[in-house]
Amino acid sequence: MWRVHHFVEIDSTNSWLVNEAKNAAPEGVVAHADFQTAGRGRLDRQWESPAGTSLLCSILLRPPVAPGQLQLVVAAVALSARAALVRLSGVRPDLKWPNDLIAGDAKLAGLLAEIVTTNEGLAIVVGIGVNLTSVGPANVKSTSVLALSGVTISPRALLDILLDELEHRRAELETEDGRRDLRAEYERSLATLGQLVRVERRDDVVVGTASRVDEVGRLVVNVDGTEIAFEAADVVHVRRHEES
Ligand code: BT5
Repeated sequence: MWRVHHFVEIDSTNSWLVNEAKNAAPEGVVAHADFQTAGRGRLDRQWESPAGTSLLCSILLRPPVAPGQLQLVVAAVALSARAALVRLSGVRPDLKWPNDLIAGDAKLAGLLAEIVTTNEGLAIVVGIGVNLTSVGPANVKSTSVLALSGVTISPRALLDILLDELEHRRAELETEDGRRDLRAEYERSLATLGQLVRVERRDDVVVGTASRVDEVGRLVVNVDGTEIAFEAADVVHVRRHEES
């Protein structure tokens, strides 16, 4: 089901694949790069990684889900990456809402999902960057598979196992029962739930206990007895709140 295009260097695998999706590329097209000159994070942030030291890829999916279920599609890719890392290195990262793989407080991987409306229907491009032998910029608390386990995984080996893992999770997106199972796996893997968190939006900061993720992927936080649901698109940062 997958067709991988490899690039030695590209601006951003997400940008390339979004463009392909607009030009009617079918589900299963994958962009894989050794190096990105303009790797993107959420909210115009940058993703930085030296050549050949991380998995940098984007996957085009056309699942039968409503735009509100985007978070579940991101979860399918994040969970597949996590399962692939377990198989190849023994490292078992947690998921952090909305789009990270973490070990403790350190970021191991980030995901960026973009929705493209096309004549062929809704396309979703999910990009992921996973630090394998290098960490992120100095001002960020980040880690790598090598630092965590001493194991060196090649980017292509991780991509192949990730895509293998994604096959059954993609199938789960087809049915109500499958989506329920996927949601359950997502909730079990989310370190964010149960934590006291600080949710930073553009104009305010809210502190409360993350209690669940709702049907449309919003993080529900209990703030002094009131539940507030946060959209991933509105959230600048979610941080663990240190009680003092
Ligand atoms: C993300 O955004 O975490 C999504 C990153 C997605 C990157 C992949 S690589 C393949 C595909 N093509 C692309 O162009 N993008 C995707 P966000 O949550 O906004 O986090 C971005 C922040 O993470 C930055 O502002 C830095 O603080 C930090 N960061 C940058 N590079 C990092 C790295 N290698 N490791 C850990 N943190 C990093």
